[in-house]
Amino acid sequence: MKNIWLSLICLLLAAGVAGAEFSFYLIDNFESGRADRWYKFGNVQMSVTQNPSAEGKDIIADSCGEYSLKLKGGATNWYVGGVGTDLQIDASPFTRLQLDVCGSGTGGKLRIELFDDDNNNKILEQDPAQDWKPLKDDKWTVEVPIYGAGVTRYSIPFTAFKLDNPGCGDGIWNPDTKNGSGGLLKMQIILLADKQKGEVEAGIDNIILTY
Ligand SMILES: [Ca+2]
Ligand SMILES: [Ca+2]
Ligand SMILES: [Ca+2]
Repeated sequence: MKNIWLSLICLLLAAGVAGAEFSFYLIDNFESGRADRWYKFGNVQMSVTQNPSAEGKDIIADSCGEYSLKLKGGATNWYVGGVGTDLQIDASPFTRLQLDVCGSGTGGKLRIELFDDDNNNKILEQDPAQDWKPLKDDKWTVEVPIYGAGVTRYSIPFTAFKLDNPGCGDGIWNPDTKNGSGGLLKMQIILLADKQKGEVEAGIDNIILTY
């Protein structure tokens, strides 16, 4: 009898797991303690750092877990540099990008860039002579401010992203994997200063695609 109950419970558990739908796609929460899926460029320093323990009842700070990604560097002409990660996923079920930004006293902005594959070859063809502009695929950008100390949760609808390279891809946000497309090919986060020269610093965490 005991075995029958056990089997029944296992069956119910399996059905529950199979029936569960994922409501988000986790790009990274850095809880591995590593940033090895991220590349960096420009004058940015990138490190995975231990979060300060959340004081009081800050739910967002609490949800950042133990680690986040710290980005810092000095700007030349407002620009510091950035980090990026290859994704190659079907992002069409989702409607927004969410991320937590841990502020600093430096001010500045983050420019977030998304690239969708339009010539269906799973490759981002870029021109190094034109600031790495994608030649066949769409590049979409949005900017968010870096506030002072504390965590800000940004939930950015894809409709808020602006096309950065008109005439190169098809100009439509279509990050699906139909016809061999690589879908959402990659994401980059760029640090920008609010003055021509100066230090910029921010923490990043809980980067997800969601509804
Ligand atoms: Ca984290
Ligand atoms: Ca392509
Ligand atoms: Ca497109």
